[in-house]
Amino acid sequence: MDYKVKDISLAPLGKQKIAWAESRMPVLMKLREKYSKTKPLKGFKISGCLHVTKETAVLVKTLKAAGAEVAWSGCNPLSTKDDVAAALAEDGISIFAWHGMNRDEFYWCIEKTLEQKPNLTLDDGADLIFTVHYKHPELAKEIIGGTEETTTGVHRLRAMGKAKKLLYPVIAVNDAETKWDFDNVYGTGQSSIDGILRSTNVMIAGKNFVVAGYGHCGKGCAMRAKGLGANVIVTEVKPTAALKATLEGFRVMPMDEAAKIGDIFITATGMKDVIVKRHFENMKDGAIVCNTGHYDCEININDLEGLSKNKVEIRPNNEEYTLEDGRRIYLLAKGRLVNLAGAEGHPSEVMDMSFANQFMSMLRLAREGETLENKVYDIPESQDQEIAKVKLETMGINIDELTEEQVAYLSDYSAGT
Ligand code: ARJ
Repeated sequence: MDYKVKDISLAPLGKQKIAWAESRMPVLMKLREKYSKTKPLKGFKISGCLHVTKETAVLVKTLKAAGAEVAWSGCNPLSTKDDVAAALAEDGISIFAWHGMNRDEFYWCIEKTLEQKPNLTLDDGADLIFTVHYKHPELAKEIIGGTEETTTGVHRLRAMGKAKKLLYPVIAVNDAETKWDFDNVYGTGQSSIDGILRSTNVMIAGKNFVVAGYGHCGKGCAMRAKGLGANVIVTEVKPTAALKATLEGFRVMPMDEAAKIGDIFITATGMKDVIVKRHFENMKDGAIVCNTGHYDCEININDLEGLSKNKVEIRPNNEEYTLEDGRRIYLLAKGRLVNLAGAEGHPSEVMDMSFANQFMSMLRLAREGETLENKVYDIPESQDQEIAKVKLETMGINIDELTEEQVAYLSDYSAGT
């Protein structure tokens, strides 16, 4: 077992945080209890590349309890929680992750997790699976399949699948209803606001809060900012999304207009260059800019640097850029995921469902991966319903059941008025 973390002596703190997360992740813990007895992942080597948080640690420990050998790296240079990484290292996980790593170190860590020659890969953002495909295609022979956690990664992998470039099957965990309809909406909504508050402590009420992108993540941010009393403005490129935002009561306008009036900007688009030079040039003094999309390309930081005569970190995860004319713009978390770099990511309760999907998908690949084609698979509807059912049970919520007559009515095409 090999590892590289910032400081192994942080392990006790990390263990406490993981124990707290475990107490909030009942679905995953039930799976751990069940499969630690039968160990269906025994003999499988899993390499994972996903934000090293207390929630991820609960997933990693569950994979290990089910018999897998696990090697792990973080999927973002600023999202690793060093105490959690230390706790996992002490727990026998080959983990290579620390907060604040540079790009070369990031890829070095991924390479280290591939040294074990994995049978399964687990991604968030597809950097690990791309490293296999572009740098070590020979490793794909031993790999039965992989999973992908996030929208951006799934987009890229679907494109690769269509081009027949995938070397093994991938399950799109993001596209499970119990993932995108909860994690992306309520998780992103709460944790992004949390990241903004921890790095600024500004009042949200009364602010012009600009959300770029009204997909699931943007919708969550807009909803929660509204709840705190902000005047929410949405920018979009997709007509149906813009229409949904409008009917939800948000003002919709192009970024060129929003740039002039926004107090707080958050990008949630998965697209590059959403906020660029001409937008910064028009912003108010004191504007706060951040991103919650997977990659740090949504805000063009080079443009901001080019316009600025001075930059200072005035609080953790908050850099004050002073432009030539004296206006100040505040960039949070260096344009990286503000919820994970500036706070703790989504709450455990919602990651419980996302990671139950990850775990079940790993079991499926171990069981039937050899029979799958080299393309992107969705998770089965039955898995969504099962996870939602167990989640409801753990929340003490009961629901109704259809009677036999009602089930028959569902498929009765002769019934009319
Ligand atoms: C681990 C997290 C957390 C958290 O599921 C979310 C997603 O799709 C990601 C995009 O990179 C981030 C991921 N995520 C959010 N919160 N992963 N632990 N606490």
